Amino acid sequence: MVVLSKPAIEQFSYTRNNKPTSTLFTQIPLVDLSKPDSKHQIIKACEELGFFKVINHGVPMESMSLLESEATRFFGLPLCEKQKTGQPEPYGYGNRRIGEHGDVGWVEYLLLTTSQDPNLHRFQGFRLALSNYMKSVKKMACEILETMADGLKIQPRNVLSKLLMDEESDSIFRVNHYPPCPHVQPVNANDSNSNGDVIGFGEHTDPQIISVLRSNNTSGLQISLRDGTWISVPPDQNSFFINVGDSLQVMTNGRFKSVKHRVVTNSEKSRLSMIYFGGPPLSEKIAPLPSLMRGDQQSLYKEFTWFEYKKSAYNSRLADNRLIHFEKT
Ligand code: GA4
Repeated sequence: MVVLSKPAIEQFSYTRNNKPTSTLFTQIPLVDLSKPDSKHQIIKACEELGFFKVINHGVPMESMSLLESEATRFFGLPLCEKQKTGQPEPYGYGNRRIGEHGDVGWVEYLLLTTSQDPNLHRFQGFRLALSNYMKSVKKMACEILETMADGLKIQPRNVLSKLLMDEESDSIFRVNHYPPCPHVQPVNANDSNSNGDVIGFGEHTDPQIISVLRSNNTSGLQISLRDGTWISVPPDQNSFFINVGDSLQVMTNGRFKSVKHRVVTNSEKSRLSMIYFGGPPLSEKIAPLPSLMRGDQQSLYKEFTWFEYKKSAYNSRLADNRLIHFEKT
């Protein structure tokens, strides 16, 4: 990333403290995938928060650290080299601009599909590390979705995971690099709502089914509780963090909630995160799973395909409530 000059920082947004970051200690739900009761813990976490951390996940540590070092090397290259991987339309290398509708963040990133070979021909090491990592992370995401199906007592247990396993699965991979960002006085000094934390990636929910995030040991990720307070997620480079996406909210007819999250920058250390977004095939109908519907229970949502939802999501701003357009009135 190019070093940003001081005035340029002014275009970035700051966190607001009208809904303060919680000072109460709220524990992030922890799921040990090797334990037989992990299915109950997953359900509880998805219902209460839409977010949890997993340990004993089976992804080899070497594959996590190898990808981290390859990605760090990539982001350390001159801007013109990184840009050769293509503009994010929507896939490729992006810098500060997120999406197509004016969102910006103190971040640079690589956005890739998981189905096509990434445009990283000149970065063989990176490409190989990525492909190994993605294989294990996808396997783990499927295992979590199968354990989730067990916890929901629905059959077949691959009812969710098969959408990620499908050859046509529209899954995405993202590597984000947040360079250290100086804490400056907010542009509007009279803005008492601003506490000076520059936004790395603005608040949003993920449109897909499930997201699997791993970061280095730098803090920054925050999740929103139901009451709107933000809590900081302590980093843990050996674990994964799982987000419920909008599609899973719909498939559980609102029983699970997609979690609103954001990243604030760190003034001293850079943060590197890698996220697998597990999505269904474009033609897949996103609707409550029939086996979850009791008696004459009605869907809270209109009928739509993943293609329709994705199109609408990509036309929205990051912080928009995207599901609202698909709720039955
Ligand atoms: C959020 C989740 C994923 O990072 C992503 C993002 C996508 C992008 O960066 O291009 C979007 C965002 C995400 C949702 C709303 C639209 C599209 C930026 C944006 C403003 C890759 C995705 O699938 O949706």
